Amino acid sequence: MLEKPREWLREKSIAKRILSESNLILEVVDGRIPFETRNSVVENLAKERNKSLIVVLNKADLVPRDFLEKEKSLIEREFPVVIFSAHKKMGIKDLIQEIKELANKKGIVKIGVLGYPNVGKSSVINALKGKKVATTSPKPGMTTGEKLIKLDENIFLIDTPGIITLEYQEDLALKGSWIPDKLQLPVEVALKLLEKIVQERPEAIRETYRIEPNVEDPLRTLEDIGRRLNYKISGGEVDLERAAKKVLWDWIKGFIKAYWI
Ligand SMILES: Nc1nc2c(ncn2[C@@H]2O[C@H](COP(=O)(O)OP(=O)(O)OP(=O)(O)O)[C@@H](O)[C@H]2O)c(=O)[nH]1
Ligand SMILES: [Mg+2]
Repeated sequence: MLEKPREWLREKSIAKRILSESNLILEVVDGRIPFETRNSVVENLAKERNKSLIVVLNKADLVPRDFLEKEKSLIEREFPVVIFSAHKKMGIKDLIQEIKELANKKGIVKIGVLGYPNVGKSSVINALKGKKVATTSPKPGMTTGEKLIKLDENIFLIDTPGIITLEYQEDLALKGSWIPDKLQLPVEVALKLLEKIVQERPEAIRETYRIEPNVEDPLRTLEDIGRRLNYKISGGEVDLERAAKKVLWDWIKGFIKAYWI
């Protein structure tokens, strides 16, 4: 089901407003799927308005270092990049240094923290601040309003709700940016995700569910996962919908160790 255009316009207007209020933008992306979670609306607006933007490759704890270095070198052609893990407190010094280099040092510096829902915007702010000042949750859409957080005497961060563009719920769910329980067709989305994971890193399926992924048929893989988890409906058949939601939640929560460019 397509996002309502009116909703999209509202999101775009949030991005525009934050951009005009800020001297610098932190675009937080999910380091597992950086190119899918880079937000073209945010990046294009920043370019149009000549605002400095730093790409924060968050969730670096979920991906190998060589993969991070590769994605960093690709994105660096356009924007400065910092490898970061809010969970492991990795990259904090580098990010503060980048901020200080790029921010207009005269007076107050306001930094807009933007990105898709659930990429870890609020967690990045908490890591920079060194304590929990912004609410976080595995549930996409946690942050609803904007919140100004003081980092030091001159630097302020603005936590924001996730910025989405005109996209299908299904595509947002693959990015971890849509609540699986709110999907109309969770099985279809889980099949798409499994297909991608099996193509990119099949061992992630073995590691998470202890089953052999079926390279030809994601439905067989989903059935085997459901069977392994003992998700049954009356008559003994596999409860595919429940299995699909479980897979999507496991993906959101970082339990499935897959990643791709
Ligand atoms: N593994 C891992 N998980 C992270 C990291 N940063 C955030 N998360 C998790 O990702 C989920 C979303 O984090 P939030 O900080 O709430 O993300 P957000 O972008 O503010 O989300 P919204 O407010 O919903 O747009 C939570 O379950 C976090 O624990 C990280 O560095 N590593
Ligand atoms: Mg948030």
